Amino acid sequence: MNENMLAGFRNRLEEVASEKIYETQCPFCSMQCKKKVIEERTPSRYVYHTVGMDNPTTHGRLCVKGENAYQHAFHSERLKHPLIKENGEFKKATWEEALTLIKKRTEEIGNEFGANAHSVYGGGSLTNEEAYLLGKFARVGLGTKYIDYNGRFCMSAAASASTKTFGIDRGLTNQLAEIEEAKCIILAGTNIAECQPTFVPYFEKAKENGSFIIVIDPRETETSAMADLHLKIKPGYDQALAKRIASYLIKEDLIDEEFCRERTNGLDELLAYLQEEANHTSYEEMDVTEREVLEAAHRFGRAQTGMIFTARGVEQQTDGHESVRHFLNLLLLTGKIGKDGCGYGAITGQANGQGGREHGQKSDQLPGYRKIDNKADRQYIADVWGIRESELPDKGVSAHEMMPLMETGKIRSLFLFGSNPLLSNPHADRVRRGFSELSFMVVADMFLTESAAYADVVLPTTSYLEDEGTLTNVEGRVTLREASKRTPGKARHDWRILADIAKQLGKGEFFSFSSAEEIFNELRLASKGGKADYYGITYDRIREEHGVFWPCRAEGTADEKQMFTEQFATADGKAELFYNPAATHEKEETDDAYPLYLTTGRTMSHYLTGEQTRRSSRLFAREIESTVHIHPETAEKYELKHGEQVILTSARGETIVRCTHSKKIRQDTVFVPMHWGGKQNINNVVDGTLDPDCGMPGFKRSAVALKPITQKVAISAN
Ligand SMILES: Nc1nc2c(c(=O)[nH]1)N[C@H]1C(S)=C(S)[C@@H](COP(=O)(O)OP(=O)(O)OC[C@H]3O[C@@H](n4cnc5c(=O)[nH]c(N)nc54)[C@H](O)[C@@H]3O)O[C@H]1N2
Ligand SMILES: Nc1nc2c(c(=O)[nH]1)N[C@H]1C(S)=C(S)[C@@H](COP(=O)(O)OP(=O)(O)OC[C@H]3O[C@@H](n4cnc5c(=O)[nH]c(N)nc54)[C@H](O)[C@@H]3O)O[C@H]1N2
Ligand code: SF4
Ligand SMILES: [Mo]
Repeated sequence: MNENMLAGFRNRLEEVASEKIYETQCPFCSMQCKKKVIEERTPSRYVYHTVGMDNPTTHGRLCVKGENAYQHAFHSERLKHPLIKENGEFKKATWEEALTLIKKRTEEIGNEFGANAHSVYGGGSLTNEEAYLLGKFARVGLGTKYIDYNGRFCMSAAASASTKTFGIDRGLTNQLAEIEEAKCIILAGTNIAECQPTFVPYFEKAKENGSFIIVIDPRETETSAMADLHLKIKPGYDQALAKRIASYLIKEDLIDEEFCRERTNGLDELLAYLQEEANHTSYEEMDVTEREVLEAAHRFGRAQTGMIFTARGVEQQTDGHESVRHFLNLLLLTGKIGKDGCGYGAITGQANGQGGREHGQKSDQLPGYRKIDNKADRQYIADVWGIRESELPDKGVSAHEMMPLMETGKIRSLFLFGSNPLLSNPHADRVRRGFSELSFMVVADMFLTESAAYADVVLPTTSYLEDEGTLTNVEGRVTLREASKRTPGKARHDWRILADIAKQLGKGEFFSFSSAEEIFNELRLASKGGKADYYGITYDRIREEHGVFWPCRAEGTADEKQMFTEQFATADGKAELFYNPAATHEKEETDDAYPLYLTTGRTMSHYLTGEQTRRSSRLFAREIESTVHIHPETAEKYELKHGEQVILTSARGETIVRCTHSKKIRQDTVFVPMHWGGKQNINNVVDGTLDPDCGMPGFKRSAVALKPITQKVAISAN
């Protein structure tokens, strides 16, 4: 062996000796793909590889975001110590200093204005344990009724619709494996190919088995490329379309009346309602043809098995709740639920969008989907928490409704964990005004975000490589993310931060946990007997069974993979068909000043407000700024050149984006992604009207105008 060979051999030995493997789950979407991040230490630097790991949901698949998610976790901008703002500038602080300040200001505000002057805002990236603890922190630690979370903007319409129709809200009523048995599939307002890419093979398999796929979307997408029928609907007309399909099912005798009579309530009322032509929107208005609607009804009605999936295209509307309910009518009318290859899926968005909406981050909710205004539910949780029922606060308001309360001084402090509201709320200016008026704001994040810039104290939290806990995936399967990496600098887990603050406030006894598993065991008890019952789920069981579906009521019982085989979760066991005599939910309409519809959403390479993916050099390189997708003929009309910057305005404000001509979008509609901040924040222009049934904003339809800009504007990496 010569010198060189020896050196090479030694180097390799060194490399192998210093390899570290972190087994984890992707921090981004609800697929929760399992993966290993392999860290190799070479003599000169660290090298990382990501490898997908087998699991029952995604079978080792990863998308480009999952492959590169380690980059933000190792990014130099990760917060490694607390920050305190002094004279408008953040200064490095110790935990003791930060916690002492939090105690002082929280007590001052509480003493002067009462406990309800505090507010808490959470997110669907938090683990179940942390989401649970955040709810407990608001109610027991601070004693405030004001807590809500970013899931309001995500799952609230589908969640409230499922709860009303089926009596329970688990995103998918079946496990994904059943999709291949569905002979007709409706994908309404979902772009799975870009948003849950590792989900796609299930539909490909269904297609191989002869399934007919119907996509409803105003744009041609990678998802609509799978479709046998694409209804390129005008934004906001899903409810009208679903009603039209329902009335064809009835006219063509394609309904399963026996199923409806046995297992649902409200058939006669719905039939009478749909018969009235006055309740229908014209085909011209929806901009789909009668032939297309008829074909959709025939295909779905005649298929032996079928499933419907909705996502934000249908749900993020000011009538999102009602629109979803009309799609659920289609399933019930045709009896396509509670049996193999039949069912509904509200495609959950965030990593823990499902679990995050079950255990008490919502203003009207206690753990296990218990209701905060139900006396028995309150008593049960008060007993688990060791407080008096009367000490539990009442119901607060939804996420965006907190903003005006901040502006008017009703809410004076905010604890923000795991969200970036300045970019993700509609009508961003309202958020700016609200945050500016706060007397005290604490943010826990991995990065100094645009929202965190308003904070008085910023606390460094841990990432998915460091923080252990359970997350409930798109299927309703509770998974365990076992994190093994050491925390960077002085960062602490969210659950520990909450416990530390509670201790300062004299509430330490209620938060004396030493591990995520201990919190989970309390969550199990708190959820016991509730709709989202996790009592039968333990860390060991999740390890052994590779995830456990809820509801799971006892350790010995099987979990529920397919729901509603015998009955629904309503009081009388029947599902509720829905009709709305007066559809009055206002949607923003175009006019001379704002002649185009704006719809917003996602692109493949970035995730939500981009705080994480913009810090991944590989993902950032794929898309370095925001763009508006516009039909070339529309662009010509407004003199908007491909590749140039344009100004997009609405009654709320303006934003600057680069113009991309695309024939894939309707001529009356433009599309802009939500991943960018600063001057490119699309929520500067989006309307803030909320769905009165669930608090969901109409992210998918605003009225806007576009014009070229004569002077080039520097867009920062935001
Ligand atoms: N790459 C990527 N993946 C993600 C995310 C991400 O940020 N980036 N976020 C995750 C999260 S939190 C979520 S909630 C999900 C969201 O997942 P999706 O809901 O699938 O994503 P969106 O792009 O918001 O919207 C879906 C589609 O709705 C269409 N649409 C717009 N208006 C209408 C309408 O009026 N009617 C109908 N029928 N369709 C309409 C859009 O053209 C778009 O193709 O994705 C998750 N996955
Ligand atoms: N116009 C428009 N707006 C939208 C949408 C749309 O389609 N159009 N979609 C809406 C939807 S569906 C969603 S889900 C929201 C999402 O909106 P946000 O909640 O604002 O989105 P994120 O970018 O996920 O923000 C999460 C923040 O939490 C941090 N974070 C990540 N993990 C953790 C953790 O474990 N602990 C803590 N403390 N922090 C963490 C990240 O660094 C990031 O700064 O946006 C909504 N806004
Ligand atoms: S973003 Fe979603 S689909 Fe992609 S790897 Fe992560 S969890 Fe899987
Ligand atoms: Mo979402």
